[in-house]
Parts: sequence; structure tokens; C-alpha cells
Amino acid sequence: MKYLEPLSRQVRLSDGAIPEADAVQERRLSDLAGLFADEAAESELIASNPLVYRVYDAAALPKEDGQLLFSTTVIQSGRVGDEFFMTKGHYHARADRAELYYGLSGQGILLLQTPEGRFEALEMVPGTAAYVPPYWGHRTMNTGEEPFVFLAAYPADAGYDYGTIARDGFAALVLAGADGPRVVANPSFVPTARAPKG
Ligand code: PAN
Ligand code: ZN
Repeated sequence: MKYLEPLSRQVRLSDGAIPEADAVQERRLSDLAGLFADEAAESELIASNPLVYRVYDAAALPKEDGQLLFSTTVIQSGRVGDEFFMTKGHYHARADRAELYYGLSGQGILLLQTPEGRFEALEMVPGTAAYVPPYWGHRTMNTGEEPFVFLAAYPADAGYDYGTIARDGFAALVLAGADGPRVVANPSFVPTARAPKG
């Protein structure tokens, strides 16, 4: 039996960074082109191409059944039109894989949807543990003035399906309103009638 070595990583609580991260992914607005509802606001802001979020992948582990990956996501505060800065959003390529998010700092919303277009919005603040069930697409947005940071832990073979959301959009939008964030149905969303794959 070949055992993997136990490991730990420090998550810097002041900014969500993992200094010993195996990889850091940066997503600028140009990486999210076409995902925001207000196209004019998006193309205006793309000229300065702000950083929207970073993902710190904690450790290089085998992407196999039985392994867990973990990472932090740090979403900057900002908006494109009335829509809050957000992640690209994805289903898992192995759609039956679940995930756990844990809020570390700032505030945000975890938006989830089924392929048929049912959606749920979970508020996330420091200390919120939020469960992403199998088959639900998921995207997070920063609804506050500070960076929004959460830890994610997920099966290492979950993978990413970004294409479905890039093509069909998300069932709901989260918009800034006078009384705080509003979750509204997205009129441009195309429900994906597809058989879940596992
Ligand atoms: C998270 C996300 C991370 C960035 O680790 O990958 O928050 O969001 P996008 O992958 O949608 O750009 C996760 O859900 N992993 O499965
Ligand atoms: Zn995921």
C-alpha cells in the first residue's frame, strides 16, 4: 500500500490567500466576457480589465475518485452595471459530485440552479457552511464592500463544465438595489433539458 502524506495549508485570514498554494488562478473581466447581463457596462469596464477573483488551489493531489481538493476563492468588491462581481459558474463535469463552501470573510451569495432552471440563493457570511448538492450548477458573487472569501472542498474527480453556463446563462441574476441585493429571474436564461450524467 502506497500512502499519501497528510498535509496542511495555512489560509491567511486577512486576505484569503494560501501562501503555499499549488496554483493561483486569476480571473479578470475579459475572462468573464459575455456573462454579465448589462453588455454596455461590461464592454465599458473591460477597457480597464479589473481583477474579478482569484482561486488558490491548496495542494497538488491526484484528481481521482476518493481524493478531496480544497481551495479558497477571493472575489473583489465591484459591479458591472447593477450586477455584482461574480465567478464564471459551473456544473461539475462529473455532475453527481457535491461540494462544501465555508465563508471566511466578507459577504456574498451562493447561487445554485438545476439544469431545468430551478434556482436557490444562499447568503454567505463568515462562518456559513453551504452545501452544493450533486447536479446543481453554482456561482458566487460578492455583495459587500470588502473582498468576499470562502473555502471550497470537493471531490478531486468532480471537474468543471463551464460550457453549459457560458451557453445558456444562469437562471437568476443578483442585482444591487436600494434595499440591498435582489435575486431576480434572468429573462435571457435558456433551461437545459439534459439528462444528468454521473
Ligand atoms: C470552486 C470554484 C471557484 C471559482 O472552487 O471553482 O469558486 O469559480 P469558477 O470555477 O466558477 O470560476 C468550485 O466550485 N470548485 O468546484
Ligand atoms: Zn464546484
